[in-house]
Amino acid sequence: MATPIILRGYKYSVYNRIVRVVLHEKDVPYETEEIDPFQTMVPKNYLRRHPFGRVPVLSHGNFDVYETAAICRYIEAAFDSPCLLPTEEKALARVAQVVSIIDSYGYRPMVRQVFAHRVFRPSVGETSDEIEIADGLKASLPVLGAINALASEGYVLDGEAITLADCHLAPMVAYFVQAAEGASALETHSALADWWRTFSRRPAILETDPGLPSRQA
Ligand SMILES: N[C@@H](CCC(=O)N[C@@H](CS)C(=O)NCC(=O)O)C(=O)O
Repeated sequence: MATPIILRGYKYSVYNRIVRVVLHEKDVPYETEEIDPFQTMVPKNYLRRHPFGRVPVLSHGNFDVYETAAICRYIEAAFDSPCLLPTEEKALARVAQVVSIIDSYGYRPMVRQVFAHRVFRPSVGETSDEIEIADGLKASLPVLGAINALASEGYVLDGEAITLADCHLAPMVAYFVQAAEGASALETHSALADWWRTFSRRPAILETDPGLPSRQA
């Protein structure tokens, strides 16, 4: 019997979805355990697996790994084809670069500011802050520009050879474009917009769409 895989995370987390996209692309079966890292008390037994209380954690039998980029590299190494990492050194560097750019400079403005304030918060009846949206949009533009330049160059994000870069970027873009401002900003970056038109149709994206929470009574 195969060693069970449990993805411990929060349904609406982009990081949780990145891992799900990789598992779907590699056709690896897994179970999920729902952990909401934004609740006041993250369960103590979860903090033993993730000392920083973020999501997700991947458990493969007794082996726990946290930090999404590390989780994805683990899945890539532990399971066979399709291979989601190029072997050619320049392409491999570009994959690592896209992942790092999106983690370091993209997540906060694109997801926590633009998407959260324009889309998620209203969907749960929470107030939004227009300044957060404007600041987030401004900070998102250089990120889109940098990734668009890498997509134009041709080593990654070509819509054909799927890599961990596609899987890491897609959940962020999927949230960002739900805000009208995000969708318009993406359209001004043609290589990235072309990539998203193709990649967003993949089963791994369609099957992992968390939707939005229904508004609390
Ligand atoms: N560096 C972490 C980031 C994970 C992360 O920030 N996850 C968010 C959800 S998308 C979280 O747990 N946030 C809880 C918080 O900020 O307290 C990773 O790569 O896994």
